[in-house]
Amino acid sequence: MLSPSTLAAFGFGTPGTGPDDPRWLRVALAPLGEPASEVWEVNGEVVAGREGELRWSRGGGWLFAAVECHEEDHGGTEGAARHAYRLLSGFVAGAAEQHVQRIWNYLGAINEGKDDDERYKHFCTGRIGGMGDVFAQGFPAATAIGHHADPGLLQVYLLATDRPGTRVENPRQVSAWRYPRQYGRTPPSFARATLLPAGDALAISGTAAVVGHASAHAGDIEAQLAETQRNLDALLAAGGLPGGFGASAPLKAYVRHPEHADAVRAFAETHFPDAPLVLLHGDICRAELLIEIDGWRYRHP
Ligand code: 3EB
Repeated sequence: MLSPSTLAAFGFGTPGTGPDDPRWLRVALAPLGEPASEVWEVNGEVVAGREGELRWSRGGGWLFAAVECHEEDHGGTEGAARHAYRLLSGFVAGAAEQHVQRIWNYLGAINEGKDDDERYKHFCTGRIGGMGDVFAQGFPAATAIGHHADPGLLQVYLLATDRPGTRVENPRQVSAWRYPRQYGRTPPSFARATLLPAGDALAISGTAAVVGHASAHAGDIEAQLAETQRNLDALLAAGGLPGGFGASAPLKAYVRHPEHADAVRAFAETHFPDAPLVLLHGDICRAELLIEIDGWRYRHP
């Protein structure tokens, strides 16, 4: 049972089926370690519903919306992404909460296919095709990760607000939508972070060892972790938040190879021991990247 003030709740490898509630989403990523869950609480009464493949909840100026669909029903990766984003952008366009701050994308076999035919690149093309006017004001912060469940399953969920937030880019990185042609026909459409409307929290996109537009330290988990941390620190500075990731910075680490879980845990223990951290088995959208970290940084504990 979810509480009346819960906007959304997520299970990562949690046992059982979970509550039959539109606010509950079982995420198709396996935890590396204990089952984990995430709960979004808001000030205010939450109402929720379903419209076909889309479910939503809203309360206190916040909106959660999620779509799960299958590539087989939409002619492949690109069609499924376009479909999911059309449903979401169409729904948000008619909502009071029209400012999409944060979005998560989980698809199967993300690195399958060569060059322009890599599935992630087809996803990027479908995503921009379905984004519509809602996203014209600026892209949300995002995560796009490969899961190891049913390869045709696409999960997309978002957090939107009734007031605009502020997009934050990373001065160490080329903005994703300006990536050069070598990364695909359609550059990825996301911001590096968004500062929520009240200015009290930074929503941090999936952050990896990308410097400029290039992947750094191919094959080296330790060096990629250190580079990722430099990017995370740079984002905090760019967003005007105090430095460091402590108890008020819940993070998720997406780990390509489960055998790197210990190295990731050890790094976190050394560099941000107080940050609540969930490790998930997921593929990063560039095959040479081994680790990606996303999460939240609240201004005050
Ligand atoms: C990068 O920096 C790594 O396509 O939505 C990170 C976060 C990445 C979000 C997305 C991709 C996305 O380019 C990949």
